[in-house]
Amino acid sequence: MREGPALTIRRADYTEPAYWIRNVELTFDLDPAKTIVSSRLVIERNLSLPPQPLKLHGEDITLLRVQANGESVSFRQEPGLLVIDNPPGDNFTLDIRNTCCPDKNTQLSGLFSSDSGLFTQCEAEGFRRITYFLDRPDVMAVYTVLLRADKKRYPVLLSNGNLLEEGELEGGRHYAKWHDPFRKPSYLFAVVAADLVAREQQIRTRSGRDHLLQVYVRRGDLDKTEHAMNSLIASVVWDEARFKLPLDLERFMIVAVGDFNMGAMENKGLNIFNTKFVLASPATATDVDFAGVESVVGHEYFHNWTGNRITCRDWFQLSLKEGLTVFRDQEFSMDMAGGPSAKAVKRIEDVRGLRQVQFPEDAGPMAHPVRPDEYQAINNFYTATVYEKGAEVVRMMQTLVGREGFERGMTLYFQRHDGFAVTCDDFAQAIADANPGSMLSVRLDKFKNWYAQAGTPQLKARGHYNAEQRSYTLTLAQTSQPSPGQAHKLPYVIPVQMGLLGPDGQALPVQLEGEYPSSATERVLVLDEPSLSLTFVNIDVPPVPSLLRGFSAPVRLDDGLSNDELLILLKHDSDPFNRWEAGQRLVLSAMMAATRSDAPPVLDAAIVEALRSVLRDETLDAAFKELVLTLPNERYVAEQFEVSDPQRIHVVHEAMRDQLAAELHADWLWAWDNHQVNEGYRPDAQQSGYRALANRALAMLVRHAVATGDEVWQGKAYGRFKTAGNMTERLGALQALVEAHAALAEPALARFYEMFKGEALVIDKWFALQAGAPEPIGPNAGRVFERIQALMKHPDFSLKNPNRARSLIFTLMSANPAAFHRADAAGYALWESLVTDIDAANPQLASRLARMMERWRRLAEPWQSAARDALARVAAQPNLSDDTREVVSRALE
Ligand code: 0A1
Ligand code: ZN
Repeated sequence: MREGPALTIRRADYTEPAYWIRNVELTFDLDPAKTIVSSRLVIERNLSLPPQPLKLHGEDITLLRVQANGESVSFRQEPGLLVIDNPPGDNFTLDIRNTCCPDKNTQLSGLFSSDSGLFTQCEAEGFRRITYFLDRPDVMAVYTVLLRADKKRYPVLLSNGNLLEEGELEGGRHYAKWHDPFRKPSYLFAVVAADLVAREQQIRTRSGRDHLLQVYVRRGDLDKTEHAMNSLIASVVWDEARFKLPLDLERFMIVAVGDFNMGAMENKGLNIFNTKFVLASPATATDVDFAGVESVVGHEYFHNWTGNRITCRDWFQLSLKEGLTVFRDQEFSMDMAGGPSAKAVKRIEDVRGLRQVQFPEDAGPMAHPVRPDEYQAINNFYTATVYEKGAEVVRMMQTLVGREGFERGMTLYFQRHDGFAVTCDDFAQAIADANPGSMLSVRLDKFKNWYAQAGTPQLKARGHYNAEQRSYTLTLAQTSQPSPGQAHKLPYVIPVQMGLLGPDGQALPVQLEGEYPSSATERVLVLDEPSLSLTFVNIDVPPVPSLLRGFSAPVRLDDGLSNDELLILLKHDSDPFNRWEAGQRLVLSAMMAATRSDAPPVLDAAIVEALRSVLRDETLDAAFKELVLTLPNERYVAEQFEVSDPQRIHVVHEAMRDQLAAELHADWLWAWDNHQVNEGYRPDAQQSGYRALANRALAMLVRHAVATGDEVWQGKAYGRFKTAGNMTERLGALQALVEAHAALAEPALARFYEMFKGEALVIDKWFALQAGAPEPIGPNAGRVFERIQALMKHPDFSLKNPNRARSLIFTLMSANPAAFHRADAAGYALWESLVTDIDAANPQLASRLARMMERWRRLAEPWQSAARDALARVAAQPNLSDDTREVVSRALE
């Protein structure tokens, strides 16, 4: 940990490095207690800058020796740095020897131990925890790596690139030598020394080149790697077909590790993954897990071009690779899902995620632009804004230039920048330059406000129908709220995909005044000023506008539509996203109204009927129905209020679920009966849609059964739980019992534990399920929280393993507001002690946990004061990491 107050790093302060490192030779004598690292660096002074000392980064490592050009050289150590004041000339080699301790590395950044071996994580600044280096992404070098380790304990020795040589050494040790021909920044370096086995596949790509694909896992896990391998092959094929980007490596490796802070890491040719995103078998993983594996395998693979071949000049440009790569993985998953309806389901899921996580972030104390201007701890900026909003910014570019135009832009981007470390400006410029005359190129400066400004803009839309003129005038206006450090906002370029519906749901023409008539019923309007009025002609009936189709821009839309108009959209919109959205808005406004009043919460009959027709509609896909019939979650509802009462929201949410369980009882029976999958398991869109809807139906049937004292459906759910042929159905049945607090939940939970006690990822689900269970309303309120406290003492629980910590603690604090926000503040006391404990071992994990409280100002009393006090107590601790300190101090500002 660094000493003294945290430094603020500013984008405006960027300067080129004073030295370049062109070539790196590393030798590792691997040992979990003490690894010796010998490094030979070929260094060149950057002649465009005045001569200055060479300052190499280093953190938590011990220096043994430094030599320049084979001779001793004078050096000094500053906190976090090794300084050589007088290097011998403009070109020289530096030999460094140092040690590091993988066993003591609880942060999981740098070289760390996990049960199957030794692994590295270098993004963003982990390489300096391995050896001294210019640990910044614009310093790119060619690496050769020699690994030496005990052969029995670490039979597999991997690094980036190609294996040059391997062999035996004395004393039971062996070695492997790797060479990566591609220049890369240090954050893409990786080493694995472990006891693993691999699933292998040879492939020949379109260009006729042969490649070896490997997925490395622990011995017992090989049967869970087929889906990851298939996803990898599909990713290779997709990137070649869609963007003409081929696999450039002879060998592409994926390695799974059980202790990992994030999802996965795109190290060149040697991706390291959290086991959660590699291992999947029908018996142990749900459909959602299968989809997660596909999307993360795709994401890391796509980074090979967007991130590795072209990387970031500095960490403020993180979205250059992350926003673009999330966009690419989302497009990939959509294409894999199949037809338009399955694509829409994926889009709805992505937007739901964006609005549940990124919108609150953008309205809170950690709000920052997609390209931030400053940070204290870079690890805090791996955010939904940089990733998911960044992806929306890329998607808007595609909307503005068209799909082909975007592909042309990508081609130009690679022509210009392949092999270099560049900026978000360079990317936007390439897409614009490949599309001269497009709205993106004409309005590029204004478009780039999406990169520069934090906060979610508000889009207000109002329409006026003129029966005499048969015209409809639509006025669009944008406004933006101040965010930390940005009091005044400039307008954005907002693409608004839209159509108009008649009262019977028919699609109306979208011909603007002065245009030739056309048969088009959908178009993209572009709002690039504070406001804009447009008049549509040849409109025979007062239309209902369907705006922001497919969520064409990451804004909050206020279109002033009445419930009747929303019901028309829910029934008839040709855009599935807006159909879903209309349903959600109807329910959300009912939930908000009920939250504000003391009256018993009920959904209007018209809404329930509309939901029933969606459920029964034979033309709609099961997955889509499931999304429409899922109420907005409690956290999302809370975010819509200036100040919210989490307990009242919970009461409303539960009451409305009860109401749907009761009033749609016959429909849930029908849905259950008609959505059984009676063929072999496939995690595809169709089957998983069926299972999702059947699980939702079962949950509603069990809920109703518990409410009415009927034992049949509880028994049926238990039966399904016992005999299910796959994890999606088994977990669905278990969840139905647990969430309804059915008596059979206890034996089912015990049985589930016994069945899966050796399977870490399944036991994570067991913890998460209990942590996410809704608190009972009434005398038993608080039971769920008490249970979570008891589970923290379970022998399988540990704060050291990030997946396990997330399963219990993060689920409580992020997904179970009513259990967490207790009037007695016990939830906050738990948060305080956990943030403190975890921070001492793993600051990245702790600061993510710390963020669970950043929306405290939005809480009503007594929660607000109690939350502030807990934050203040954490902020007062002297030894906090930079990561956690930045979060709590910004929250309190
Ligand atoms: N680049 C990875 C995410 C990642 C970031 C940081 C990590 O450790 C601090 C690990 C992974 C991705 O986008 O997948
Ligand atoms: Zn990424």
